[in-house]
Amino acid sequence: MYDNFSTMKTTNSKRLYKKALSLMPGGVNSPVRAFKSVGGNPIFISYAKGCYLYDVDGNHYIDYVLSWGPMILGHAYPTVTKAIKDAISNGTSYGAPTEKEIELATLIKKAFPSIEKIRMVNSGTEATMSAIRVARGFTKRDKVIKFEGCYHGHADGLLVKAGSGATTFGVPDSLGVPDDYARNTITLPYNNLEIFRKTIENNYKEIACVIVEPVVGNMGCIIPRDGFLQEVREITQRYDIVLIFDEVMTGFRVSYGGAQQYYNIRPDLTCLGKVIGGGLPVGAYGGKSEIMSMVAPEGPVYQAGTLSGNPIAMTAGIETLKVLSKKETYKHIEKVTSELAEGMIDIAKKVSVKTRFYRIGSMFCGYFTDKEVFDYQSAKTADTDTYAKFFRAMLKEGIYLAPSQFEAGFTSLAHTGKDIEKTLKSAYKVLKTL
Ligand code: KE4
Repeated sequence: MYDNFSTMKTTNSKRLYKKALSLMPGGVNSPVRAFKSVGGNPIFISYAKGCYLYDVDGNHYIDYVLSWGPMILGHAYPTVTKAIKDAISNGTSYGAPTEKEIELATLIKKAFPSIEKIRMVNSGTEATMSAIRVARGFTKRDKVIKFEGCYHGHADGLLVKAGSGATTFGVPDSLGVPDDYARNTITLPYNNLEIFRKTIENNYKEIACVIVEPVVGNMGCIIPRDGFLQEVREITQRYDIVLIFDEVMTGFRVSYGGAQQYYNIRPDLTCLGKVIGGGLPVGAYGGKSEIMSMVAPEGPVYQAGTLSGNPIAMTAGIETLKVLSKKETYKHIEKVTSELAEGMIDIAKKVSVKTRFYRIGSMFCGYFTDKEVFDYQSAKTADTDTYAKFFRAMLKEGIYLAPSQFEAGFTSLAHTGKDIEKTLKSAYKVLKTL
C-alpha cells in the first residue's frame, strides 16, 4: 500500500519545515501549502522547469498545481524569463505610470471585450475586494451575493458562509470577521436557480452585486449547469445588479477569453489574477466604463496600491499572454488535458474505484465519489481520506497533485504526451492498491 513517504528521501524538506514552523504560522505563507488535508509534511521546492518541480531532496515531480494556476506555459518559460531578466536591469519599481501597464491592459482588453476599463492590483483578493467596493459605490447598495464553495480571496466580507436565514444574511466563515461585515453577504448554493431567483426577488433593492466563479475551481472543478450563468446574467440585468465574474482562475485558462468567452456571457465586471502575472503578483479588475469611472482618481471609490502595475510583473504578464495568444498553444493544452481526463476516467472504471472526473479547458478535478458533483454539498460527498492516500502515493510516484480534494488541477503548454502517459501509469498502479 502506497501510504507514506517512508521510502521517499525528504530529509531536507523535513529540516526546512521544522525551521519554517518556528518562523511562519503553519510553516507556510498560504494555508493549502501545508498539506493539512492530505497528511505528511510539505515538500520544499528548490527549482522548477517546464512541467517539472525539483525538491530540496533531489526528487522531481510532474506538476499539476502550477502555482495554483499561473504557470500555464510551464515553469521558467524562456521568453518570459529572458524578458524579466532584461526588465530588472531597468529597475524594479517606480511608483509612476509605465508603458508596460498600457501594453498589458491592451492585451487583456482584446481578450476580454467586456473589460472596457481595467485597474491592475497585486492579487486576486485585491481584485475581488475592489470590484465589490466599486459595485457598491455604483449602485449605492450594500448586499453581496456569493455562492457556497466559491472562493474569492480572503477579504473579510467574502469569508462568509450561509447564515440561518440563508437567503438573507451570512455568518463569518473565519475568526476575526465581524458579524456586521458578514451580514451584508448572502451565500447561496451554486447551480441552484430557484433559490437564486427567490433571493433576488426578495432582496433586490439592497443587492449591489453578485460575484461568481463562472467555473468553480475552489471546490475541485465544478461546471455550471446549462442555463445557470445565462439566467444569473439575465436576472442581474433585470434588477440592475452588478454581475462580477471572478475569473482569477478561469481567465486565460478555460479559454483565452476566459469562461465568459467559453459561455458567451458579458459580465459587468471581471476579476483576473494568476495567469496575467505570469507567476509574479498581479491581479486586476475591470469592466463597463460607466462602472469603472467610479474608481479614484476618476471617481469617488478609493482603491490604491504601491506595487500595482509593477513593471516586472507587467513584463511577465505581457510575455505570457503573447505566447497564449497563439492558437497552437491552446490546441496543445487541450490535447494533453483531454488525454489525461479520458485516461483517468478509463482507469477508474478498470479498477472500479468510484470517482467523478470533471474537466474544462486546462482545469480538472477527480472526486472520490459516485455522486454527480454540481455544488458544495455534493462535492463534500467525496471521500477525502481516499484522496489523501491517492495524493501521497502519487507524490511518491513523482506526480504532484493539488494537496486537497477541493482544489482544481491544472495542465500547461509544457506537459507532453509522455508526461500524461507516466501520470496515467502511476494512477493505475496506485488506484489498484486503494
Ligand atoms: P489570490 O489573492 O490568492 O491571488 O487570489 C484569490 C482568489 C480569487 N478568486 C479565485 C477564483 C481564486 O481561485 C483565488 C485564489 N485561488 C487559490 C487556489 N484555490 C490560491 C491558492 C492559495 O490560496 O494558496
